[in-house]
Amino acid sequence: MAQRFADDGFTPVGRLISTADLAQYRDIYDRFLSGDIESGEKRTDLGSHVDRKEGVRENITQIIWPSALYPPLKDLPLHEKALSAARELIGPDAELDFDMMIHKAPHTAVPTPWHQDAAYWVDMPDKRAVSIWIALDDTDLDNGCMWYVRGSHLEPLRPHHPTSDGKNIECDCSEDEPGATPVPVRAGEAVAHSGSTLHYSRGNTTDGVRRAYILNYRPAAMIELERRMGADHGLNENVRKVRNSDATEQ
Ligand SMILES: O=C(O)CCC(=O)C(=O)O
Repeated sequence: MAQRFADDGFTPVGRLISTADLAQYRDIYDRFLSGDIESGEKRTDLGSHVDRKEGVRENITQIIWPSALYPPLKDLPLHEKALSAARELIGPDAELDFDMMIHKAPHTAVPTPWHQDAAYWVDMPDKRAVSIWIALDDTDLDNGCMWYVRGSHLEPLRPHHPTSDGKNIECDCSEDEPGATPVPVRAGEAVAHSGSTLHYSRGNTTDGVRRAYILNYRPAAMIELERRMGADHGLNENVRKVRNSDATEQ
């Protein structure tokens, strides 16, 4: 798994939530979506660059820092398993940097823009970072499984620009890009990508929900450095723009 991650920039991780535990994770997730667990300004629309259809609250619901909003999440079995996968992939000094939920409601049909996560982040001297993307529903092409560009993490970051509404960022890429690969995973399974791997997902055109929970890891010393620089992935600050100088447009 570690070799594949190093070579390709992404790798399937296998099952991280047992079938028996899925119901509990889905229940917590749905309490966030219904507002029973409040998320306030930590809830945004990652697809807000597309006009919302009547009755649609968000095209793509993004809730950052669910574990800070609802700390019991951290004590459920997933976190320990994901941490050991992260350490296998980027090294024993990996710690949880931040987490988020990204949900695509039925028939919202809005793709997640192509991007590299590192473009959102302040530049780090040690660039090791891994996102573990855990599916709470079976995913496929039609409901928005993840796509990655194999080997893109080995090249310089692409220039990114704000999405048309200025709320998020994106870069030029498409499914025709050499190496672009869809990675469908089953509910409870995960796929990992590095901070500089190009990725996106299609919109959800099915009758079902597509719930993903994402845990992001980097070396403990880099998390400390980020925090000293005032960067906490939206815990207290709220910045969704290009921050990495390597990803700015010339
Ligand atoms: O779930 C998605 O559609 C996008 C996920 C993503 O961009 C990420 O995990 O960095």
